[in-house]
Amino acid sequence: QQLASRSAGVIGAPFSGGQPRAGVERGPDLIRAAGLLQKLQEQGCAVKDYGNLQFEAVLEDDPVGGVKQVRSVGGANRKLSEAVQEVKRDGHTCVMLGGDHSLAIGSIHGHAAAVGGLSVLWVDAHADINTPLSSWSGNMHGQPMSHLLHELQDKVPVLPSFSWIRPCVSARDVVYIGLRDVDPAEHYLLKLLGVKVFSMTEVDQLGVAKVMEQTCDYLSDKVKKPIHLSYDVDAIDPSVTPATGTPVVGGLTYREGVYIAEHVAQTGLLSAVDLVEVNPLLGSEAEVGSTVSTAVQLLLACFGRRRQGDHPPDYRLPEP
Ligand code: EXY
Ligand code: MN
Ligand code: MN
Ligand code: MN
Repeated sequence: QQLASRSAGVIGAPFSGGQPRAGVERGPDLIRAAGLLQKLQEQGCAVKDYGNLQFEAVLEDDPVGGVKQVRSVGGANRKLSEAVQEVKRDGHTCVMLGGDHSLAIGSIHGHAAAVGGLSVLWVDAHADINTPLSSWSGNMHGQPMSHLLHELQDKVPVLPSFSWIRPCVSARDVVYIGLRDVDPAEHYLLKLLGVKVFSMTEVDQLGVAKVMEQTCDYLSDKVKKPIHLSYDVDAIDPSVTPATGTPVVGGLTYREGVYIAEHVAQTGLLSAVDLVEVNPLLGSEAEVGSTVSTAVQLLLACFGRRRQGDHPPDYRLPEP
């Protein structure tokens, strides 16, 4: 895959309404301040910055059957979906900087609206597939997949500000990597739908190289669909990415996390990527720094950065 043929369209989504901890809305600015856009350009990737979305505050947003901030989440995702559609129509690989993981609703919806059928690679400690009715926490960042999957629509009530959403992903087109904190209802749904899952147990058993080989074989079995990579920074072990709202011990190493992104880049099918759940208000300066720089490295790997190094085709060695 030619690096230079890639271009990134970057959207910041400073939104935290899918979960209760303040700070995750600062993710996009921190990831930008760590130099993501410049570093992408330095590695030969064209970049268009679409800026940060501005989300209107919803004043009356009472819980709906225990689910919190439903209208805020619905409205923010509607706006995000439209922004992602613009980025895709402009011909870029879309980069959505979160914000919490409820934003995958709008990101994946917009991506599918623009390009049609997708494969979804969900890298996360969590399955984020609770329905509004099965969720024990009421947090929408634990639910995005249930709103997107065709197969679950008879299990998901229509929520206020959610009527615009059309399910757009089939369970057979989804692969999970990194799971280690799955609710009973989520486990039931994953089994019911026969979703392909590489939990941390399979990562331990097979190693990350086999996991990625099997992931790509599985996803490109029939037709090669554009890939939507939804990367939750809590997939990585909290020793590396502690500044996140729902850390879970026993995660992917930095190297495994980067390998996943490198491998996806090499398929040439990466069409959109979410990087979510970086919360700079959780943890020390060093912990935030480690989390943010890991997020940046994951995204650089998505756009072809190789650890072996690289050089432009026209590189000339200085002559004495
Ligand atoms: N399964 C739990 C819930 O539904 O509340 C935890 C979800 C955490 C979601 C994080 C972002 O990936
Ligand atoms: Mn445009
Ligand atoms: Mn998540
Ligand atoms: Mn997670």
